[in-house]
Amino acid sequence: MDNGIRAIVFDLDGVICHTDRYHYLAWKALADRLGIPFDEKVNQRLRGVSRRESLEIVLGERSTAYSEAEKQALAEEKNEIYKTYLAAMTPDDLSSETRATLQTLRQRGYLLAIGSSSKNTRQILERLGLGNFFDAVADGTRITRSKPDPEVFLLAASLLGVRAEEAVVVEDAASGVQAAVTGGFRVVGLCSGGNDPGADITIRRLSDLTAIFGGDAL
Ligand code: B16
Ligand code: MG
Repeated sequence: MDNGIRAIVFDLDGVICHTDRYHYLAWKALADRLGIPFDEKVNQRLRGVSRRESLEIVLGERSTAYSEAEKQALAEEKNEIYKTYLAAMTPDDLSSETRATLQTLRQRGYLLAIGSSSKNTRQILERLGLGNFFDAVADGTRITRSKPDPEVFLLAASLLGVRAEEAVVVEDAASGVQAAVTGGFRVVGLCSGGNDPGADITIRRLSDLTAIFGGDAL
């Protein structure tokens, strides 16, 4: 990628860490209790999507059977299960590959940010030992429209003081790639999520970023 790039905005779930597995287990527990079929295929559609919108996908045609207050309670129930997994996370859950990649990119002068739909972002970063690492954190607590809307990435760019054209988004999910493209960002798709049509470049491992972002950024 060319030298006009000054910043890299990382998706969190599925890119920096593997909380996607915890989302799956928590939604599965809720769906099982409600007697609703739920599998990895449905789970793929929840990547990058807000908690409330994820619930609609999980409920499917059963959605109309629940009031708004009941849906709020169900979303909260899922989140409480999810948070029990988060509480067990430690800095060891950040892979050495991810840690080294982030450090290398920082040493090369890139501004680094998070752009996540998750309202649990701050807690996850703290658990991973990344609480003070990023130059900016845009998350689900600070936006009104989640991916595929570009709001979270535009917020990240604004917090960093860069334009969208000066930043690259690293995403694992179709909703996130779409959000980044709509926002005018260039996009690296991490294909472990299997959903990156529209990305400018696809990588298989996060450490591949060090070959893409080779030189001095500034
Ligand atoms: P929460 P990302 C997203 O994170 C997840 O991929 C998605 O599955 C989840 O529903 C969403 O965060 C909201 O998470 O319930 O913790 O607020 O991929 O944008 O980092
Ligand atoms: Mg993701």
